[in-house]
Amino acid sequence: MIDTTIIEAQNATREADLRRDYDALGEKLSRSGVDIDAMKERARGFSVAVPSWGTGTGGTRFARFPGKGEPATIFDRLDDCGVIHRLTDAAGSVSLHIPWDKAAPEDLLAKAEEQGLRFDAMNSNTFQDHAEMPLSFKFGSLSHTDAATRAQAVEHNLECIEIGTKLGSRALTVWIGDGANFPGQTHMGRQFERYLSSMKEIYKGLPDDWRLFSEHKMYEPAFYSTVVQDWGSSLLTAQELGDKAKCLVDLGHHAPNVNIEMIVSRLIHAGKLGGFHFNDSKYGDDDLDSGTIEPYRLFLVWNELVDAEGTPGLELSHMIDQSHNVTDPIESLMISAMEIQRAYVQASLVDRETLAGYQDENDALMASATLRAAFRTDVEPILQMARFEAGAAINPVLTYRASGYRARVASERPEVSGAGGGIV
Ligand SMILES: [Mn+2]
Repeated sequence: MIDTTIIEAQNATREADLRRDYDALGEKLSRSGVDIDAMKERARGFSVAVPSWGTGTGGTRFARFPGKGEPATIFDRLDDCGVIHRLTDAAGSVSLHIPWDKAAPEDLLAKAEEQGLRFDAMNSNTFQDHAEMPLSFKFGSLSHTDAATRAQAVEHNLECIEIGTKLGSRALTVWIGDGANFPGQTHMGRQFERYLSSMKEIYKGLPDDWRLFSEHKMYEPAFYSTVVQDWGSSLLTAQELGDKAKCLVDLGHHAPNVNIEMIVSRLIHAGKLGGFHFNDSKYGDDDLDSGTIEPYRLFLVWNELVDAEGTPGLELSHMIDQSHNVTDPIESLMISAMEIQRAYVQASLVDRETLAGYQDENDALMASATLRAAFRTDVEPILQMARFEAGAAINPVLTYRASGYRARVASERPEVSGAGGGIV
């Protein structure tokens, strides 16, 4: 998809500068006892899952403005994911969305293998109606008042598990749009009970080596209350279901100014953190590119995760969940994967022994400064060298533009209509 000679030619124009920058940073870090090569290896070991749906142009509920060369099928989407991974070496897996990505499992596996990709968590969809399902989810799915509608939603989730087992996936993420737009519309207690009993049915169908993620979201599409509104409801769910049930934190699904890193810490404490949907936001669930609005918050989340490394039972699925409305989705996803990787490496630079000492001494100023010292470190040469040594691009976006990939697929893929809104 991206010719190796293009990557090599592009890297050749940047290699000398990279080596100088890397050596200079290595010398600087060594003064603090940090081995830059060890940091580079951490960067190389990093991978985040790309959402298949993120490769198409998203939209708001007002409109969608598709670009040229939009992926038309899941196989196009996997091609685009392959490009993202080829150039960044930081996005080796894909999170599928059923039924949008339905296809013969053997064909999906063949395409993934061709692109060097694996399948991460499966995502079910009961927040819209589907042609093959007779009952409507307009008034809810897993928590619907009608038992047959709940059963249809459970059945769909079980099908997602079944498809996933054929693809090597080991997790199902459940997010529902269920809730209420008006006070009094639903009985919040009974609605939650119905949700829990549906989730128990799904949990029963979970293979032993799978995990079930419950994803909370404060509002939208239900604007007064949602069934799994916050991390408390998500934790209650995971605790009631059992060991294989974990909480998934989508960074955009909180009230403004909520301390997400503290939620992360609490879920780690409870043994219930399962994974992330990374994105960034200014006001609500904006689904903007990771690290573009509040990079310090992203760093602070990673600070908790690096701090918790080695915690027994802590196994995390890292996924991106964004909507790209005004950019080329491939470029946004590459930038996002690299920004998440950057926060991870920066958090790896935190001098934890020194930090713990300041915390014990109640030296608030120096404790805070210790964190910020890591955040302020420009780790770009580490990320670039990790990519370069992996045969990926020192500068993925400029290499992608030089490759002409988008223009090429635009000539092969059908033009897509922008009619209709739809948050994707
Ligand atoms: Mn999400």
